[in-house]
Amino acid sequence: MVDDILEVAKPAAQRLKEYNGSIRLIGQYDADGISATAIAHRMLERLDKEFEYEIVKQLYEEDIERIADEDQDLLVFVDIGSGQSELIKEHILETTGKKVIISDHHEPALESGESEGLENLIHMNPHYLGHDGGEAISAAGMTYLLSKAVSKDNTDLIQFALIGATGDVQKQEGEFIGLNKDLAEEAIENSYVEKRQGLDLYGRTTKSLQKSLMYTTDPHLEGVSNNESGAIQLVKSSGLNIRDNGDFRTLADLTPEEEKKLIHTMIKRGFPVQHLLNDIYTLGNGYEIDEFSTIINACGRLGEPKKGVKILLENDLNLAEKISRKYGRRISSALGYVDKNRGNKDVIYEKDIGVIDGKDEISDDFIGTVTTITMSNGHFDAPVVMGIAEAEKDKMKVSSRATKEIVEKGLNLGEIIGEICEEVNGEGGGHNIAAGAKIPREKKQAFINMLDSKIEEEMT
Ligand SMILES: [Mn+2]
Repeated sequence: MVDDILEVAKPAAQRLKEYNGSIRLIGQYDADGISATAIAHRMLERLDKEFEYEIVKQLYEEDIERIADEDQDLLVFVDIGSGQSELIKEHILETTGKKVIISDHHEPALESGESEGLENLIHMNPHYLGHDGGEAISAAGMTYLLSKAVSKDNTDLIQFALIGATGDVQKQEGEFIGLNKDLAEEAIENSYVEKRQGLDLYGRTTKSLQKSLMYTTDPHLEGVSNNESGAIQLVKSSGLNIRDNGDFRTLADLTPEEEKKLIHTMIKRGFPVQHLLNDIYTLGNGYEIDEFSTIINACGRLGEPKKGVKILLENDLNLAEKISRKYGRRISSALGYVDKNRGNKDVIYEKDIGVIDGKDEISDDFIGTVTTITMSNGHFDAPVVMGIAEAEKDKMKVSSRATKEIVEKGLNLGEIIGEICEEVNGEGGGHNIAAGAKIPREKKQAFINMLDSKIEEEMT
């Protein structure tokens, strides 16, 4: 139940309402952080507060020192701050008279008891209440509940809470769980989102039907995957029109009956359709939630996170499409680098794992996507692929993916990456099938070697 979060949101709501000075809002740059920022932004607007906001990729000690020197006396951190709460305590709470509200879901650095001793801090975090911040609720969800504690007028912001949770990959097999499930039910009940079963294909609302089908490679659809004319054939043989008024139709354009026809044809062809059926959440603006969340996330990756806030607050769909195209071009050019260097053993090589060295050509914001796509399009034979790219502050960003087959045999990539990080003085971890890390630049080769030999061990 979300009631315990609403309860701890009350003092934060009270503080916001009573405070008359200017406020600084600080959010994190991914889809969840941008969504949480948009919620807080609208909430403060509606309270008629004076505020400024910024969106950061990371919150380093020097950022906290800088924020401590800013004019505002009330700081609101969303989707960031829990992990840095020790530093916030040291540089802000113990040394300035500023008040701080943190609305986050990351593992808190401060034990709850330590937070209690700091009267200027209100720290909202699901971990303190026994909820798993990894999958039960996102920062957008936490901030939504804060906005709801401020005023019932803010209940329209619930869509953003679900966009944030989706961006943080909190849905499990297409379904919201934990506190997110309560939020999803509330959103459906109040008609802010619609939910139905359907084909969960990439590009449901933005790509032509044949493209959505041909891009489906997991599971492999014989004669359709990577085969546009085969995909068109499948649509036609289902008795569906490929165009409507001259424009290609998307999966979202089909009526439920038409979608059933398509599913039926796919079943007749022997395709494992059950793996493609999922709950589809459609937002009020017509976008499928995963797709929209990807666009909001893309704003951060492209270094334009405030555009994500604008898209959400103004429902600026033109801007959303513009960002989507720009992001697509950036991904294509990063994939072009992989293609161009096929055969350049200095950049792309394969031992027990496949390695993509992004050098200074793939940014750390794109290496994860490139690794995922390279893994799924069969570029490597290896059971694990890792990409590595330069990040800020003499760090390297590592992104790694494992095949389903090796995970089913018991491999846990997140654990392995976590172990290696301890040895190379890095930070990282993740899930059994996907994990990431930040490591010191000089440990690059050591990291690759260690991952390679650990995977070799697993394979034998
Ligand atoms: Mn988050």
